Amino acid sequence: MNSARYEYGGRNGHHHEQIDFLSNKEKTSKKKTGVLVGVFAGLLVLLAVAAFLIWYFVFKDAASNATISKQVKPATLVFSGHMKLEGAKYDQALENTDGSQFKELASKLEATFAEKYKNDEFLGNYYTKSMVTAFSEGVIAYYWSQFDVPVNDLEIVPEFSEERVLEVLENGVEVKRIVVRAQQIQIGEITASLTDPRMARKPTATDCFFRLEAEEKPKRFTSPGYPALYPAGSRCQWQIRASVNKAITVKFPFFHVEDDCTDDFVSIYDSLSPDDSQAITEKCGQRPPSNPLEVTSSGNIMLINLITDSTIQRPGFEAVYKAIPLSEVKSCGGVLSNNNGVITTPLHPGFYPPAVDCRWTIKVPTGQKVRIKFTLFRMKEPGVDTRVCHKDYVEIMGTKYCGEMPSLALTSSENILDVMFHSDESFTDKGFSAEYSAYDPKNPCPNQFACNSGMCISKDRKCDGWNDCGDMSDEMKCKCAKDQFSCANGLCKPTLWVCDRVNDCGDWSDENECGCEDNEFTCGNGQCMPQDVVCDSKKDCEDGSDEASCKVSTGVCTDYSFKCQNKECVNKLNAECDRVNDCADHSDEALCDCGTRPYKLNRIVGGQNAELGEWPWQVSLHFTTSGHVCGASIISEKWLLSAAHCFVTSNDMYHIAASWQTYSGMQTQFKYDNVERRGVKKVVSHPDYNRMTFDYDIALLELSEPLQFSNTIQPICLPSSSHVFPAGMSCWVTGWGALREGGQKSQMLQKASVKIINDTVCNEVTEGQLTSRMLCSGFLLGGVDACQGDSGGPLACFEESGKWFQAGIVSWGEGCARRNKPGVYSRVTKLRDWIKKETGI
Ligand code: 4AZ
Repeated sequence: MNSARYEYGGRNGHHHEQIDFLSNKEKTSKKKTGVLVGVFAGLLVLLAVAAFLIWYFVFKDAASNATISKQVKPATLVFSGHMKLEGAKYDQALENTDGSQFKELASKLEATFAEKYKNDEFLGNYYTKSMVTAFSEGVIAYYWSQFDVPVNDLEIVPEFSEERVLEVLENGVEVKRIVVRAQQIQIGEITASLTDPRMARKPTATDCFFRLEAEEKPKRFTSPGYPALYPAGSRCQWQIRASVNKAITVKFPFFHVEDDCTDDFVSIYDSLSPDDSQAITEKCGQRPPSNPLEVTSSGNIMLINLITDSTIQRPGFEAVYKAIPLSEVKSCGGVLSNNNGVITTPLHPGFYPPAVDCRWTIKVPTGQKVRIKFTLFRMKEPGVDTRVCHKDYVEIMGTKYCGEMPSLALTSSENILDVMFHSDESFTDKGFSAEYSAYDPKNPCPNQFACNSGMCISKDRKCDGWNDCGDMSDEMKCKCAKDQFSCANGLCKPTLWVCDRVNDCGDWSDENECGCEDNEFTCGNGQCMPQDVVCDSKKDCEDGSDEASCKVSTGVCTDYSFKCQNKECVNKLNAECDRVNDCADHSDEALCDCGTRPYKLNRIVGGQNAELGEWPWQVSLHFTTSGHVCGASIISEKWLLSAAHCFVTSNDMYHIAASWQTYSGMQTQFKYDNVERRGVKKVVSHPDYNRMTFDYDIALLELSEPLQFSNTIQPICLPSSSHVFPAGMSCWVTGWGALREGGQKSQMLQKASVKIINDTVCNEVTEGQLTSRMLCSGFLLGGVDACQGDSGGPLACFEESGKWFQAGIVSWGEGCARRNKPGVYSRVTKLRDWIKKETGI
């Protein structure tokens, strides 16, 4: 963080140099014009008038449009939360925001906030205002604080953190007790969360701002305009209260908000502030009547927001709210002694409430065991690592489960099984529904197949190539079907996977004995072909390798020949930059200052964190104030290669070069030592990029200033269009993307070794979605893959020549690291000519 500020100082310094330079120039020109002024004055006036007229009628509109589209906006940051007021007595009059009691206490608190922020050397520079928006029993005050960061300071935005705001509010200047109406009040526990500024409303707001009282009798409210379309640009808020010892449930029998949550959404809080640490959920899209949204608070308050900014408008929602006894919300768990039954999270099928703990103890007769199968399991929360489950979870036999689990089934080790459920203060979900039953360990699955784990599955799911038991026990000792290959370890795998250079069996038996007969040619992807197909100027192997390794035969040019600058063709596998002059004009070895890493690396085996300088072509692309969004690779001092889908979105800001900052030489986000930051002068997305199919997912970024190459900043080699990356080749994908599907982005650059997958297999597993501009890389067994946030980054392959070549650009995939769903990359060789056309590289 410190270095970010130094960098900012450095930029200012540069700015001063420029001003000095301009004023010197001005002085010299003044001397000259002093002599010639009489002669040229008339001419100059004429020229100026003519230039003004031309500018006014021809360029003015174009110029002002250009400045508008390039404008970078100042940032507004809002933090919201609540605070406990120790020593204050609750009075219902505080709920009336027009009343003098509300106004008096609110303005005292707002003044205290202002004093604390203004005395802080960092926050004080940007502080604009604070508002107390409501009070509730406790006494809890709800507030938000606004900070405005001018365009020149935008890079400090990531330094604004909730911790920083809280530190100032908790420890800032010692504010004496506040005295209001003879009450001595002190601020106790405080929360602060970064909040979408669109949700910060004044307590006196009247437009689309509602205060509702929930009672046992259900009442209804709707979004503005419902059932007709809601207006664009709505900022609506519903504050719902109930009496003490009550909770509030809101059910949405109809819900249809625009699909893209960044523009239009409904967010619901277990608070009267739009405080993320107490968010119940945020939703957009359309919900079928069979799956209505139904949420419950943990106490007697709730806040609902509707934000609509998209040009697409929808009918919105209808909501039914009521008060229910708190005991109904908090009561769950117990001792269960039936031989079978169903347990669910509280208020199922609605969302479980925040802040509850339940414990079920399932007891079956001695000698029997308990089997539990979850038919629904959804505890998804933003920013949760599902290996740790530090927020909401189910705990069984010492293991915590969270996230979304399509098939969780467990068996007990004795006749008692404890199931614990915990939900914390923020984000709730549909929870779980689970069937449990007692079983006899001696005959666990009458008429079914018994997995080693004790679970039962239908007999016809045994030996179908899928791990239905979860422990592979249903796939062992199988007699394989006709279209299946029988692995040495007893597994059956589709024959299609044999000799694809991927270890599908797990013991390599599907990849052994893939050599060809003596009179056959082995293609790069393992296929066998008759010898006479080699160098017959026809592509016979799927990967073209039969035409790639021929002797230089001038005049024979195929798609798989390297084309020299002088139009000569070289029929040699991957002839470029291999340190051998194959072209008479040596053009195959020109422009080969790429693909090397200057640093000697101590490779940590098994580690996934990248080392400093290990991937010197990797770039982090930051979008306005959102931080890292996509990856890119350096291909020259001035050009980066990335994915079109990072720029071509429904939000126009992503198309605009000025919205982006590029960071080269970076290893850890927000650490700027030896990092080169560059703006973007031009974004060139492929004109044929298809947002539906992700075909032609490639973009070029021209930098505002050239990069200075260093030990940690280097370009990667671009393969010629004839370069072959054969199936089975190990390459590396790198990025700061999510560490797992739905997870958080990584702070440290990550690397993963992945294998190029045969195109036929890839097309099969992607259900025919592969085009010739795509390639697959990863593992069909899953487990290693690129993920969200890695997009645009390189798939780098090391060639025997000692150089790294970029085979792919991270593009898409169904989820991340799923079985049979490898990562899909843009195929650089197929897009090579377009890169050349746009950049000259
Ligand atoms: C993404 O959303 C994304 N597993 C990138 C790569 C993959 C999946 C998603 C490949 O940017």
